[in-house]
Amino acid sequence: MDLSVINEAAPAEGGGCSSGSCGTTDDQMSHLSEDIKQKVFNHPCYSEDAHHYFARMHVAVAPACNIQCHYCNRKYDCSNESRPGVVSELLSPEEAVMKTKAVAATIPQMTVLGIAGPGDPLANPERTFATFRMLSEQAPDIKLCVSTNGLALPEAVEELSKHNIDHVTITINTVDPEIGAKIYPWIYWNNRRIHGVKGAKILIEQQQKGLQMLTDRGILVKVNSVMIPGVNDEHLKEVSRIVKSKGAFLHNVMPLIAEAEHGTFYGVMGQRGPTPEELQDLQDSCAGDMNMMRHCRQCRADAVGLLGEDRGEEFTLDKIAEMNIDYDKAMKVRAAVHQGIEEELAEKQAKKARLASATVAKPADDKVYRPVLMAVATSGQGVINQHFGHATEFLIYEASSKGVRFISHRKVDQYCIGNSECGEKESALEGSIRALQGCEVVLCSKIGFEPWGMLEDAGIAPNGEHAMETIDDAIREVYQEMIDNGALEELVEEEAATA
Ligand code: CLF
Ligand code: SF4
Repeated sequence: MDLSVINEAAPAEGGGCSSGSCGTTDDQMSHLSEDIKQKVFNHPCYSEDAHHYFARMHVAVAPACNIQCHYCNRKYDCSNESRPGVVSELLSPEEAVMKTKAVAATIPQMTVLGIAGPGDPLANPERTFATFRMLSEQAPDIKLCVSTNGLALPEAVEELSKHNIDHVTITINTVDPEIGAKIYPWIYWNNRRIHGVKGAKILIEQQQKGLQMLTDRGILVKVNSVMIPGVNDEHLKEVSRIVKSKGAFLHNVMPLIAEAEHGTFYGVMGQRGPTPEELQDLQDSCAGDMNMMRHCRQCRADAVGLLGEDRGEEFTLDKIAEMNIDYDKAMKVRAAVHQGIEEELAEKQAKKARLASATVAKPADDKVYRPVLMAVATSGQGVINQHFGHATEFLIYEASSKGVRFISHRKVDQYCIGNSECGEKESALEGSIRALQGCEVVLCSKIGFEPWGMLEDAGIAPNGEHAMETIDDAIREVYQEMIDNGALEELVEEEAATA
């Protein structure tokens, strides 16, 4: 079987993402209208491909919130898009604009400015809209993005359209008030606190109304849902179906993170989060109806950089004050960098199209082999370019006879930093290897002798032969080698039908 053909040519399943993957891939992009392509091609959250190249930043300008979620402790950032237990430094709108311009001038790949907390951006309309207003005037090449719990959304839609905000995330955990009452103890509505089912019902109605109003105006909506086992896990399939029917572009099912030390209701009550397998199963079952995002990193409300990296420390207010920013000059550099990335992405897409048409002339045989999980160490640009010991996370891909699809990312502790000798912090290395459980191959640019041996002992094949190669191509090649070497069993007919 020639996988270089069949993997690239795999058709979309169930009308969802062509790779069964996350965000919008190159293949999906080709079917979108020009208008939508322009909106997503450089948004790292709305396009899985873009997240290897383009960066986002958040400014923490919105402290207040109008609801209470059982997974949130108000001492910290809004957990609807942030990891719980993280605190961001609050900025004034003016400081936020200054910071955004400093980041834009330093990281030309930064294309999107999001407001995602620390509370709910639309519960702080003056601060949120003042920031957007100044930025659309002073940095018009930056896309504006906002994330909300949805309670104040319908009343804000008009204002959002005025500021050219093309991307809105609504966190929708349920469409059933009974389930809602188990997630939201209260909402603050018309100057009153409303508890239980009654409050949840209002929140759900506002979310659904706001979603419809946004999609009617052509604004792209991503829906975030927090997966809470035993509370809304099964129900989220219904949520996915409904939000898609109302025109949501993307569904991001995120795992509940509940730790007692965060002081949240769920944390203290011992509510567990989903296992990676449970999360993947739910994402897969929603994927028939919806484009699923799987590359979310649950960023901080002041995150800066590529998804998965945090360069916030480089842009504290005192450091920004010392910078000499010529934004007009920076705009030119940004335009050139964006042009280069666009060309690279277009080339990638053209290559896929060429391989797809090759399938017609050269049909693959009908053998189907079992899928394999592979972990990749990368610091961006869609290539294998990171030392195993420097990786703080690995991207997990599944290679199968259907193609290469992104599954998730797994965070690990760094065990090899600076000049410290590899293997020095052995328990952290063991932790990394544990995090790669289920993977059969790890692809990285380099790897030390000791981790090499430990990975092999754990049944994971280290591979440093594809340094600086495109991730998809390298995975495809390694999978093909596994087939050629007889390392993979051929699936029998019934298994192949469901693989
Ligand atoms: Fe920020 Fe959110 Fe806009 Fe992205 S994040 S406001 S849509 S620019 Fe992205 Fe971060 Fe996940 Fe959010 S990875 S937490 S989905
Ligand atoms: Fe916390 Fe965000 Fe929920 Fe408000 S909407 S309670 S800030 S998680």
